[in-house]
Amino acid sequence: MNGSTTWRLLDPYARDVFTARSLNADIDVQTLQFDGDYTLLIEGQVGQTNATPYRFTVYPVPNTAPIPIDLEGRPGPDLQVIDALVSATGPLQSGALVTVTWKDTNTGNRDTESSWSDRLIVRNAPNQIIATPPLVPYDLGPLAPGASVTRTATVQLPDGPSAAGILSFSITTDINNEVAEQDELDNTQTVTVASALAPYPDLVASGLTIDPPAAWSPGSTVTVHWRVDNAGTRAPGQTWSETVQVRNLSTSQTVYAQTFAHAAGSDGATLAMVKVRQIRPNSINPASAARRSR
Ligand SMILES: [Ca+2]
Ligand SMILES: [Ca+2]
Repeated sequence: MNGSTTWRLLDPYARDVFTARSLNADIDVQTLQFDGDYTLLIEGQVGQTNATPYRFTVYPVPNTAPIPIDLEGRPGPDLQVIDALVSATGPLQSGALVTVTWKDTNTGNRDTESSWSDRLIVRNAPNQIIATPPLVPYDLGPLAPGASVTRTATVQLPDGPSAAGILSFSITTDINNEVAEQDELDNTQTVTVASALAPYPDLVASGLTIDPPAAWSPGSTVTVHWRVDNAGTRAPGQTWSETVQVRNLSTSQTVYAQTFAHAAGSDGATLAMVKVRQIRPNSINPASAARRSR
């Protein structure tokens, strides 16, 4: 075949179906508009005198109804989270151990082919993350279209006000995108629950007085009085410590520091105690400071 040879096709009215192209170039599928005789022209250059054989293969293309290609509906699994539920053994409140259950369902049209993991994130109303328990893995084999599997996570809410109020529990399946899905953007479900502030003690120190109030000299024994109240809604129920620290503001030196343990006892919600400590602020070893309570 000579590369300078061209071909073109004329319709029954001698008009180009496609214009002259090199025979080396393919012509894409053409729809013939009219009934009648079409003419295929093979045209060489004027100076080309040698005989050149050509061969064509004709493939009939029957008319068939068009087949739509739905790119959105390509075959594949599609994981989604459904039926998320938050519960606690006792009151749902700060510090509680909370159980979260949900289902991973395959809404696609193919089995899943690999394992995956789900992630739970707990946020409070200001959108602060307050808990992120470990990922929940799924490795129980292919999940068929229409099938679902129940997942569970337990999470310890933090103590205090950060875990009180409206909390959101967001579960995202296939968090590491190990499963190729029809839709990767529908993998999260979020549920909100109201969480109460649990009862807590609230220790408050007040009434600090020193006796004698002034005119100390190195080696003096002074008596420190203070008061501890529980302004909270629950008894402490455990020991705690209180620290007395005396600083010389002229030298910025700490001249006395001692921590006193307070044993748990019959302290109730109305706890009110007066503390008395005798200290010697010039002690070289704070641990040897004389102290006595009454
Ligand atoms: Ca999905
Ligand atoms: Ca995925």
